[in-house]
Amino acid sequence: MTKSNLSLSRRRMITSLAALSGAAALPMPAWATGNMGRHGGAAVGKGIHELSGPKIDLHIADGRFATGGRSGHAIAVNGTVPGPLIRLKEGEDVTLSVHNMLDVDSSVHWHGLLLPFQFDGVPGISFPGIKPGARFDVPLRLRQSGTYWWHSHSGLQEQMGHYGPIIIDPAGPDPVAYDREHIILLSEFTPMHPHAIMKKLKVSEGYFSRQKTSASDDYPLSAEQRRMWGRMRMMPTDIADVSAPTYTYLINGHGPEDGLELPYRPGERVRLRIINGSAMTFFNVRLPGLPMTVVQADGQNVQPVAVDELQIGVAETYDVIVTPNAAGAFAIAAESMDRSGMAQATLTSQPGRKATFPALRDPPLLSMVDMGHGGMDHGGSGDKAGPAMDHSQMDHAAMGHAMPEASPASGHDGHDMGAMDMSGGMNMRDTSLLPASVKVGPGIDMVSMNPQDRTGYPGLGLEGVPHRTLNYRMLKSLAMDHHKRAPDREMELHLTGNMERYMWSFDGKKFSAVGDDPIRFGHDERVRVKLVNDTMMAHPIHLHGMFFELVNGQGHHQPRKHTVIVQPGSSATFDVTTDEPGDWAFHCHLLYHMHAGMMQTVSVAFPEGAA
Ligand SMILES: [Cu+2]
Repeated sequence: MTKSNLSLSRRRMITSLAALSGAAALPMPAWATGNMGRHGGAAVGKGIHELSGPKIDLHIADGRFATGGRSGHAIAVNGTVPGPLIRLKEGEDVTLSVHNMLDVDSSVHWHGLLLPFQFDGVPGISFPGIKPGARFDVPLRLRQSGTYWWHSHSGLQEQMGHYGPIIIDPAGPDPVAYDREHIILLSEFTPMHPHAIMKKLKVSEGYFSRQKTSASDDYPLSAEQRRMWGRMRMMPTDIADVSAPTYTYLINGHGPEDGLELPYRPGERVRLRIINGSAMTFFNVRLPGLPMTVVQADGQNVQPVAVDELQIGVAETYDVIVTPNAAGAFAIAAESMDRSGMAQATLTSQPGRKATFPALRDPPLLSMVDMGHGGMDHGGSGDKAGPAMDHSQMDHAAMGHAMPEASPASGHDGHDMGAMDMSGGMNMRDTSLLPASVKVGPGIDMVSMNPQDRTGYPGLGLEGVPHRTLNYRMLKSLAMDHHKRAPDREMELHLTGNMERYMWSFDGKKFSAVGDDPIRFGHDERVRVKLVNDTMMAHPIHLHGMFFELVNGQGHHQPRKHTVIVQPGSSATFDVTTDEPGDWAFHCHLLYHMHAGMMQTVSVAFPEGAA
């Protein structure tokens, strides 16, 4: 884009783009104009076919998706769910043309791509959206390589199948050596309409949970612990808002019953590009019997690290290398974090040869550290969060009330009680702990008393497994950080919520529109952002338009990421150089959390003289 374009005010820019997107549609392929077109359309195919070249056309249309005896309305792109793989090369120019064949507005966000903000595809923030029947062109010069993805940023369309992968091959030699690659795009399908899901979530928290504790279950909880959780009106099994059986978990659009097979030859180094394109599900990914070497995170190369299992948050990507030396069949098992279901595919040396899949493991339980009481029972680092609570002396009253019986001396040997204000008892909602920037109100039902940095935590349920797991502190960028400088300033942002009312926000303020009160950055500032999670859920927080470097103790090799999981009751910190001017979305990538308002606009100033 030219200098003169940049000098347009944002308002004028959006106006001119609106005119552009209203332009008449070009001739379309038959499948895009035929029976795919409107509601109730034809059966959609399953991904993933590849598109490349200087001009890429995406046609968004209604269709019907089916897997394992379930079927329902879907949104397909170029006739499939997921939509096509967009395969590009660093340094090249491409025009991505998006054709909206739906009878409602749509959009495509290019997740992880560096581009001028007005092409980022977020209605209401970076552009007005694409009207029914309209086309929107995105001209790009690719300034990066790696594994990324694209998806709708309109309403809840992403849940219905509007997503697909992006691979950008490096201009020079790839530092990752491999003989074959497969995309592992994880997602969910449900015949239930996403608006119906949203409504049910609003009506009763826990509606979808089939894992509520009861007196007769066999979770390892004492009667005392059950009473405590009960008094707080929380459930230690509250892991996911929506789980199986609402969802069928998919790999490349294939449910477990579809028996997806991905081939290999013995001895090949197979690169798996794992993308979590789901709406609401964290997955624990493993191939039993086959170690994985992680080589890339969020499209950015990292120093190789060998693990046996990794947790991938919504919107994250990991590239791993596996090297099956003998003929056989390996399970690619992506178990949902709440262990209610599994996405499955077989890596096989022989067509028709199926792997045996591991059984679902017992659901994990939340602990005190997930409630923000990090220093109390886990010695500070929070790395070794135990599976259940050990606080027989504690007597939480109903949530938001104090716990007068607790005393520093009783039952907490060796634990750091200094961080707690015991004189006032333990308060689940001590809003005096919050900075003034946080709006206190019904949107906040919990305040983390002592949030710990838990970048060393492998993710819920993986702390006790008998093999190697990944955590953020193990990620070291392959290259030295070339523009590493000390932060000019620091800011703290709180992830807030009211589980029961399904309210989710940043700093207690539900996002409604641009201009509300954006987070403002100067041009080329270096900012340290600390995210504090005042809720009992892990939130995958995604920044558009810029990579940040996760503060994980790796100095000049802090990994660059676009999405960071902030663990329940914990904190995570990143540094960002704000060198991409414009308005960018910044939000929780759990779709229904974003929809409920856990989102903000980040407004980066244009360089002096350009605006
Ligand atoms: Cu969230």
